[in-house]
Amino acid sequence: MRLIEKDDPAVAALIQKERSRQETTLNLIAAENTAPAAILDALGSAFNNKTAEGYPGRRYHTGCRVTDELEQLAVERAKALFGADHANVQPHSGVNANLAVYGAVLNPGDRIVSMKLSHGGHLSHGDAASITGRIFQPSHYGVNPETERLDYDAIRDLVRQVRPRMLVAGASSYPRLIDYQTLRSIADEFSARLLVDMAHIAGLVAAGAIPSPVPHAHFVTFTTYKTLMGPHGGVILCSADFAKKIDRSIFPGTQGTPTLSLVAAKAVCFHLAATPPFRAVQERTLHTAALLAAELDSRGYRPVSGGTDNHMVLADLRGKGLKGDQAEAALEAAGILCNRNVIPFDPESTLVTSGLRFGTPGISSRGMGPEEVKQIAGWIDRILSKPDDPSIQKNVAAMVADLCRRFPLRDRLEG
Ligand code: DSN
Repeated sequence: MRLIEKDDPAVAALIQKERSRQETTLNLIAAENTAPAAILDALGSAFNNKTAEGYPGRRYHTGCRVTDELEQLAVERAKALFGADHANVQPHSGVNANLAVYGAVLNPGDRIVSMKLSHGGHLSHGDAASITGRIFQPSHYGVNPETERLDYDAIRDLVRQVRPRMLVAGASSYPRLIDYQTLRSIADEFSARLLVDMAHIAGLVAAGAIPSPVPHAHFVTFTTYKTLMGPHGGVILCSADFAKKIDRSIFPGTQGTPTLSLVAAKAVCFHLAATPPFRAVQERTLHTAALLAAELDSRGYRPVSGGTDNHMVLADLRGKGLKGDQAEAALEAAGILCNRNVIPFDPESTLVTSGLRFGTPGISSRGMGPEEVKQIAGWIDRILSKPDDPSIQKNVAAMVADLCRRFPLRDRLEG
């Protein structure tokens, strides 16, 4: 018996219930994945008990020799994986990572230019609801209404007009590749710094499945739990000339002690992400997402921008007369998990929405491929054709349960 079952049966039971929920449902949430068991082992390790403000060799606590070895290992692995000069592996989250980058080079009141949340950007890129929108003066670019893709001429015009100190790129619901080289040239032309938040796509980038922002951006931030299949935490990469400023902006600037068990899990994550099975999972994620976009399209669920270049599909439901909240609930009733999402120029609110965001990392890491994606797209269509019919949901739920039994969650990476 695990000790938690003895010492706290209530939480032990909830952990078991959650594991079983994950095992028996189809996870198409673009921001999620299943971390290998080695990551969970590191998260629950003795490193939880260590406090270590500062950096390797420069700590404000004693007893840090092993901790220093660990953090150095995590840093070296992150640098090697992404080809970066410098890595800070201490951010507790992606938002913390972004805050620290802003803190390193901006002052309160400085202008930033970033992608608007309603077109796919992120709260922490200066949205009004985030503290980042209160500290800085944000201006936002969006996608072109015709192509639903970034319009680099429009971004250049906005940067020329606003003259921000920082240009921010990266998105939570943008299914296309981003031209980092052009963004860097725009930033250079107007003496701005370029921050790329690659949280969603970090696993695809690590695998070399899509282009990397690292050679182009002054700063790259990401979370480790999405496509990267690691723990919930953040990382900052930057060129050598910003290393000191970034480190000081994390500690003492915006954080206290790092969570060392999280740093251990990040180190495992970077190690696993450099292996052939990880690359195979990322390649499969790309292929399954492209196929899901095509399958949904052929059934009348228009993929925003016409398709996808990454792990996600943003489906426009208006052609079917559906709203995102209604569609999300109907699919969840059958064990198919995705999330309602605004589409660019959405007439609906963020609570209702006209879109659904799907991602294929979760099904690809449990080994599902083209045959399963075609089946799943068919089930989505059956449910959404009659979203108020519980008998269809029940019927599909049984097939979902069977598919999940055939593709159990994997404790280890497999190609
Ligand atoms: N950024 C949020 C998302 O994309 O769903 C959470 O990671």
